Amino acid sequence: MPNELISDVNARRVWDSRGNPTVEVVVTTQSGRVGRAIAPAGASRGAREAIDMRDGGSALNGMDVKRAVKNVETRIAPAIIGKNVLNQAEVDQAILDLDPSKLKSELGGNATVATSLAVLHAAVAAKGVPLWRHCADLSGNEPSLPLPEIQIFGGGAHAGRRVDIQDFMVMVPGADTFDEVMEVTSEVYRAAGAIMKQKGRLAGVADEGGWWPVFDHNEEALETLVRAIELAGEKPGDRVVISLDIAASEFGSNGRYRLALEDRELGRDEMIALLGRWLNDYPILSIEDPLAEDDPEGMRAFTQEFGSRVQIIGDDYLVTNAALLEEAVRDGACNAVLIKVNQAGTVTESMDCLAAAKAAGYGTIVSARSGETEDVSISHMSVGFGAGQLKVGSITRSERTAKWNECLRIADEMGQGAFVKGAPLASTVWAQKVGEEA
Ligand code: 2PG
Ligand code: MG
Repeated sequence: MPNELISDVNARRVWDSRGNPTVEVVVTTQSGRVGRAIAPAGASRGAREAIDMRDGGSALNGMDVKRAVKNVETRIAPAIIGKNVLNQAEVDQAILDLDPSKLKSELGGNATVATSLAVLHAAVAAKGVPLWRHCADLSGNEPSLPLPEIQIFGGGAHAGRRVDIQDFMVMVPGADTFDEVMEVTSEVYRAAGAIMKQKGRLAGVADEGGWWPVFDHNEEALETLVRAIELAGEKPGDRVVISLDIAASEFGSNGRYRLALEDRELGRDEMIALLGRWLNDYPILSIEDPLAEDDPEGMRAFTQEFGSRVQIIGDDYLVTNAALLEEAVRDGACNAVLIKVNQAGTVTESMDCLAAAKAAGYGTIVSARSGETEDVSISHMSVGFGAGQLKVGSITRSERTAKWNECLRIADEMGQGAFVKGAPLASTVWAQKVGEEA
């Protein structure tokens, strides 16, 4: 494949699902192949993730990205023009060499991630294969269709902190196909909306399209979710299970956790006890960031107590960083990691974290951000990386359904057999559940 060298790198300002500006990059090769990608944006961000460059000031609430766009065109472009798009690692390294700051604060994580992803797309155009296939080639993993985690109620930073807990989601590990997951989840989502309407508490949707959480206490969301699963004709914990993102760094620090909705503050041990009771009382098979990013002691204790029966995902806690992942493995903290390309800032660094997680036997979940666009790169990554799981938000709003619908197209390309029932949770959790029932 000759002449797959980068000839042009252009950037523009586009808009995300919260109406905020974000960065789009277009990479063109000498033979005229084009790759294009857009940076997503988080709201509940880890302290150690790559920092988006925002312009500050009063316009657009300080969120403008003109400096990041300029950085792509004046600083990144000269460093990567002439490089081969098929060599993702080399291009990403050239970007990293430009920004010695640990968190990409000089170029902006939004500038680096959009460029890195655009290079990935240009390589796909050059190879003439689907993106998921290229991701499998790059990572050396067997492609597979992911098990979705889909939001029913949104909370925390995605819903004006109306409740403290951020994501109340369902997974359908008992489904035979990706299509079946979507159908079952749609029924649960609809049922949850019907319950809220009947209670006079339907108040629109949160940032990721989950129902806006008008509840009097956090656990009421769990109770309602169980009722919704039942109303959808399912037995909770059978084919459908619950997944939570506590996003505890948003309301906890220094081992103290403040549940504003309930006007109480919990110590580390009380927080662990509360979550432990939820794990006993509800069919929860996955829990993300149960303790805060500055609470390794809590995360270790939680993993020790519950890690053999529930998936414990580090998001803010691990920020898609291979070194932090390896430290967590040594520490016995978490047993799974969220993979968000813009937390790392480049495709290569995200793949490094994924590889470290797989080597340690940790679960891997490719994830969207709460601020998203029509970009569907992560659907292909979850497949090509053989990640096993994909988290995108709810089953509504086009920036979310774009990702799920892309997976359905890939399912048709790959054949439904590429979805392996329950497999992503097989490490211990799903196997144990099925074992208990047998
Ligand atoms: C998370 C994500 C997605 P944000 O915490 O997992 O739900 O949220 O993009 O705001 O960090
Ligand atoms: Mg999270």
